Formats: sequence, C-alpha cells, structure tokens
Amino acid sequence: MAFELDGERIAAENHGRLAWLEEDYAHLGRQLMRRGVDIDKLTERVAAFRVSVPSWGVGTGGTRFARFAAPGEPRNVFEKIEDCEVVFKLVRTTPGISLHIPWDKPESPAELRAFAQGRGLFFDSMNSNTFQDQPGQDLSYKFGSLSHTDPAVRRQAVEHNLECLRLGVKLGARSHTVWIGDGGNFPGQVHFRKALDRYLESLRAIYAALPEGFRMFIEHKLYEPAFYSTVLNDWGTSYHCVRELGPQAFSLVDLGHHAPNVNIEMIVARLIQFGKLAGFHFNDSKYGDDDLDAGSIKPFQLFLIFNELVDAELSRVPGFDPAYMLDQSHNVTDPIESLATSAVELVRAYVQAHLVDRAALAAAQAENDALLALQALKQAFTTDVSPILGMARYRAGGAIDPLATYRSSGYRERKAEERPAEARRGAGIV
Ligand code: RM4
Ligand code: MN
Ligand code: MN
Repeated sequence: MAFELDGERIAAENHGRLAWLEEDYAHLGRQLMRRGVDIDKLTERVAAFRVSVPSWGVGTGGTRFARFAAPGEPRNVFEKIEDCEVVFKLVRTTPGISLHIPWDKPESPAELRAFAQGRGLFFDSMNSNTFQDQPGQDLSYKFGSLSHTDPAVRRQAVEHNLECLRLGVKLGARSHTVWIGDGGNFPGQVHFRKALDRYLESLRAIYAALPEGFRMFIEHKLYEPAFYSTVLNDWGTSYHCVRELGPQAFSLVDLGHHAPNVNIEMIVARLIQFGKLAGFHFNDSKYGDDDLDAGSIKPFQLFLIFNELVDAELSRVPGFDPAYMLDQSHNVTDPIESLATSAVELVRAYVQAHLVDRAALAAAQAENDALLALQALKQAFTTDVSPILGMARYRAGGAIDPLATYRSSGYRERKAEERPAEARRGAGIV
C-alpha cells in the first residue's frame, strides 16, 4: 500500500494549533467588524474558492541548463495525482487538475478518471503539446506547429489537439488550453501576417471540434522558445483570435508571459470588460516566464489582479466565470510545498481584494483623490488575513499550517523509498 497523508495526521497537527488560531481569528473578527466586515461571511467565500493544480508541476522542473531531480518524484500520471491529492488535503481549495498531453496520456482514461474521482479530484483543463517532438512522430515542430508553413505539419498539430479533446471528454474535463511555441528567432524568418492567418485557420479546425460544454483557451506569450517573435504574442492578438473563433473561445492570462512592468491587472480588466477572460495560469516572475511560486515576487500585483476579479464578481459582470489554474515549475523546492503555498497565496489575495472598501474607492475616484484611492487598496492589502485562511482550511478539514503538517508527515521521505529513481521512465516530466 502506498503511503498516504491521512486525515488523522492533519487533525493531530491542527489540535495543537487550534487555540491560537481561534484567538487570532476572534481578534481579526473584531477589527474587521469596525470596518463593517463580517469575518464569517468572508471565511465562507474562501470555502468556495477553487484553483486547479498542474500535473506537470508536481515533478521537479528544470531550466535549459539542468534539472536537479529530487528523491520521491512521481514517475507516472497516477503518482502525479497522488501528489496532487496531498496538496488538496492540505489546503482544500485544489480539487481540479490540469493535464498535459501526451505527458499524461493514460492507457485507460476510464481508470485514470476513476482514480482521481476516488480521491475527490477531477480534471479541469486539457493542455496540448505541439512545442516538442514526441518519439515516433511523423513531422517535426522545429519550425512551428499550428502556424507551420507546411500544411501537413499543421494538420498533424490540429489532429493532436483533436485527440486531446476526445480524451478530455472521456476524463470529464471542461476546457482545452492551447499554447504553442511557434515564432521566429530572427527578423525576416516568419511572415507575421501569414503566420497568424495559418494559426487562426488551425484554431478554427480545433474550435469546430469542441465538445458540448467545452471552452477553448488560448495562451499568448511574448517570447520563448522563439526569441524574436511569437505568433500569439500578446493579449490584443489573443483577443482578436478568440473573437474570430466564437463564444466558446477565451484568452488565457499566464502571469509570466508579458514584458517586464506590463500592467497585467489592466489587461485582466480589459478582457473582463470584453467578455473574453478565460482565466489564469498563476505563477510569479522577476524577468520572464520564470514560473516561480504565485505571490513570491510581486504580491501587490497579485492583489491588484484579484482586485479586478473581485470587482467583477461583486458587480456581477455577465458571463464572468474565469478558470483559476497554477502553472509553475519548481526547481529548488518540494513541488507539493510550492503548490500548496501558492494556492494559499491566491486565497490571500482573493480575501484581501474582498476587504477593499469599494464605496470609499468609488468616492475617491469620483473626487479624483488619488491618495485616498490608493489608501483604500493599501488598507486591504496590508491587512493580515492569515487567520481567515487558516480557519477556512480548518473548517474544510485541511491543515491550519499546511507546510508544517506536510513536513511532519514524512510524505516525501516515504515516497523516496517507494519511488526509486531507476524505475522513473516515461514520466513525461520536463
Ligand atoms: C508554457 C506555457 C504553457 C505550459 C508550458 C509547459 O510556457 O506556460 O501553459 O503548458 O509552458
Ligand atoms: Mn502557462
Ligand atoms: Mn509559461
């Protein structure tokens, strides 16, 4: 029997922390009362918050220089799901899993679906991969996939996406995410307009095959692996494409896919306003697509993004239904710890955004009082909402202190014994 993090361990750890949590929660509750905020209502909102974890995030990541494998890594999709379940047990906000095909391609989709369901988990978004060549593949993606100059390569890439859709239906997924590596490394290499036309034509073929109830997400990225130009380079181009495609197509925002200092919260507001925000690949970055843990570098930016999201939620923008997903690469940390911590940081930003005094903010905006407007945001951002997060986890059966609980369980050490490295093959972890 594989070792599992059990509820008793979580309960025992919580036991020693509950008294102080209750004290802190009561104190914060009194503080918030002065601001006219009911802490329990906020805690209830947290209970409904969901963010999906990426199957590709539970293995150790790597850079183009090296990958330092850690002991106890998952060796196949079932073990990846076991690790996702640990994150879910600790924080309770992450029952959804995004899958990457063919990395996670199961022999039996029914078996995989049942395996996840038995753990209270489900599959959220399917992600296609036409940025790598797979063993035995007919044609190469070296010079592109959905936008390739050769129609045969485009057909192969479209067919791979259709395969993801068929698999997604069997797995009970509800969206399909397309990110391509297509682009150019040198000026002149790619004809910008022609490449976008070819890309759109391929997208149309995928969109036409979208199963009932499925949404299609396209993910723009400024650079990498193409270093001079990419075919879907920014949100404006993405917006154009999803409008061309139809009502089930949306623009996905990966926080690491923009130029440094770009105002991402404003991009989010625009996509909300235009009814085309798919949702997010949350992560954080200093320079490029660093795929660091959400909230680790620019927590204020994360808060400002959630400020837009909560504003849309509270003002009931029609059709507003973003999918929240993590997309991170863990090079120097235990992936379970990073994913759990990131999930917590998202909830933190969400709760803080709910603390914004929207009437005060609106009044300051109407009066052109820049300082008071900023203060309305800063007051919310600087409130330590940890007791709310801890209480929400506790009430949902999760860990008051996810990190300490995980470490004390010895999960990773046990997995290092159960999952010997030499047996790790074909795990699809890059
Ligand atoms: C890309 C992009 C995609 C992800 C791949 C692995 O940069 O963020 O979402 O699937 O990386
Ligand atoms: Mn991404
Ligand atoms: Mn990325």
